[in-house]
Amino acid sequence: MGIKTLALVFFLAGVLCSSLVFWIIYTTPRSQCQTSFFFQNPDFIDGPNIKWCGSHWNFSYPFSYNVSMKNGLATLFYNESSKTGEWGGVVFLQGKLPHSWGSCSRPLGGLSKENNTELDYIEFRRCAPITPNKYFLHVRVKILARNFTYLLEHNESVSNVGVDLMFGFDSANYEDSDTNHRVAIHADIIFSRAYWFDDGQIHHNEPPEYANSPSRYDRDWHLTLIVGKISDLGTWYEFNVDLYTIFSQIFKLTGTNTLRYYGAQVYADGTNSFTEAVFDYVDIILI
Ligand SMILES: [Ca+2]
Repeated sequence: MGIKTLALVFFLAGVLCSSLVFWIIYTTPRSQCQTSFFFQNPDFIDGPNIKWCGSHWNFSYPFSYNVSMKNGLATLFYNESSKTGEWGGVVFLQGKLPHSWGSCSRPLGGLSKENNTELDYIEFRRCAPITPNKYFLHVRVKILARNFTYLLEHNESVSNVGVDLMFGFDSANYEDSDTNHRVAIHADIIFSRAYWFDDGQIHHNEPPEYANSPSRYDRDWHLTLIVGKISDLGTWYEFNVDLYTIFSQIFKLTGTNTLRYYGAQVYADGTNSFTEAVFDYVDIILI
């Protein structure tokens, strides 16, 4: 074999190899390499205050609440009865709140439920979307009690039960303690939103409903993503929420390009109302 033939063989082999590498890189679905977030103690077996920390927030008085975790159940109760139209809520937190407001445990990140580790955050990019019908928020919840405490004229009394997924975005500094700065996205995935007007009749929002609902308490994004409806008290409801839809809505409503998942709050909140909700699990399914 002459030098020229040998050179040609090497040249063709080189072309073939680079084409193969190019083909592999550009035909492999990017979502296969997407790190997913998972929850620690999704069944609420250990606790409270080990992997999920119970707390409350309120901008009104009087306000009472109770959080408990036992026998694999997380129970959240609040009573907001200030007659001022201000809000309050009760939460189980896992991960980090924005504005350096505190943290509890850390999120898990990895390629599967069996292969993951504790991370500060898990990143998602608009240009590499996750696959539909693959990655789900899996929740079982019941509402034991809820009603209005006071009917404000020309105003709603409201009761929400949901899971708030918290994200940093783009170049914003999630730790920034200045609430005049927009540094976070709260994606409130709501399994039930009930409200009352002057006549005291209960109404329920019908899913799906996706909106940006600015808060009067900070400048961060607050998205209302209503995915369910719970009309019967004392009955278990199970939800499988496709996170592909959730991420699509977050990117669409906020116009951001990069999301960093920092943590979640399992919560009940409202104004001029009380609610008692029990969560059996808040889990992730990755198919
Ligand atoms: Ca459980």
